[in-house]
Amino acid sequence: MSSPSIPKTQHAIVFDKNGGPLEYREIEVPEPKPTELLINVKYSGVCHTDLHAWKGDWPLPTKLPLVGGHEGAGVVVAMGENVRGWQVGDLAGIKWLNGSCMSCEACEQGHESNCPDADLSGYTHDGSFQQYATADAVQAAHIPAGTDLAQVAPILCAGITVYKALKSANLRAGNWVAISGACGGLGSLAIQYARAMGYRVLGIDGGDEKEALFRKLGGEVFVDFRKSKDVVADVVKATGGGAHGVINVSVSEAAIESSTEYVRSNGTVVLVGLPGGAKCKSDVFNHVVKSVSIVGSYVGNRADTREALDFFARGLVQCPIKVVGLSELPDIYGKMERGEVAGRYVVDTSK
Ligand code: 8ID
Ligand code: ZN
Ligand code: ZN
Repeated sequence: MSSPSIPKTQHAIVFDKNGGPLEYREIEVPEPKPTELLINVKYSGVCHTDLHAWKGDWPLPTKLPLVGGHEGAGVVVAMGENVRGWQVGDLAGIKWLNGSCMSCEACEQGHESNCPDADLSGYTHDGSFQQYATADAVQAAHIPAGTDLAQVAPILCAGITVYKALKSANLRAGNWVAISGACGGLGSLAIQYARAMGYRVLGIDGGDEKEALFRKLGGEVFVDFRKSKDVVADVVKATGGGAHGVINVSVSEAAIESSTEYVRSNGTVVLVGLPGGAKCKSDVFNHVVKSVSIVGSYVGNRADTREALDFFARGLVQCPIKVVGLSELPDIYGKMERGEVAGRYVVDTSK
């Protein structure tokens, strides 16, 4: 099933080698496999993971040449013959987890992101920095009709990820959650999901623009890691003994290490940010005597996706976005590298 208006070629940002030029090119529109949707991507969020993928920061190789992007929001324009549950014209989201095998132990138990055969948008599968992208019909996110596609885009990775990470912290209403890297893309949504889930929010990030954003989004206590003489002491004091949970969404090994010190006894440190080559160092004496848990959290499954989108649809979370043309992606990567992005950049694939 397909609509006649699909062009043969389209615009995309492509790189041929990790760290090489990011070229705004005309490429062919891909054909959906029997199990895939073809989505006309209108907007895509720009996640720090896209920057890691371009630079080749991680031990897992990317496909090359690669079209990055995994927060794509658009309209279904065609689909393979085996697709069920979708119609041409539906709104659909492209997530980091493009598809998984659905038959291994991880998939069977709903841990699809941990599937050893996971296919990743903007990493092993050309992603949303193009006007037409393919997505596995089982994993693609269902976006309600009438949704603002620019606003919803960051929910498709950042929103799902921080919502799942907050669940992984096992908190109760009224508990303190510290968000380290609070005013980047993931952090600015984590503040709002945490509030909606009934937690008290302490944010750690750097600079006056980030502090102003933190307050605007309803955070309670801000610690500026560039101004503070002792981040650990400041967090312990403000929370009356340490944060019950920590969501690490900075791209800093040192920040991750300090979170193991300011977490409260019996609290949970959640690792989300993925600085290349980093180790999480935790002092064993402190770890044991305070009976701390350190857990990793990796995007979310289909249920987390539906739930994260539901918070958005009810108006409880709204990512602070700046919309620019897709061709400006290299400038966004520069700003992101320097820690200058407050909230999320979203690219309009038509420009
Ligand atoms: O499923 C996952 N685990 C997942 C999903 C999506 C993204 C993991 N990630 C990873 C990304 O790959 C990246 O490593 O989460 C990390 C954050 O992604 P992002 O939110 O898209 O990045 P950003 O917008 O650049 O925000 C990072 C923030 O961290 C702050 C920066 O100022 C920025 O606001 N930050 C840094 I860098 N160092 C800090 C420090 N020492 C710090 N904040 C506090 N203390
Ligand atoms: Zn992402
Ligand atoms: Zn699997």
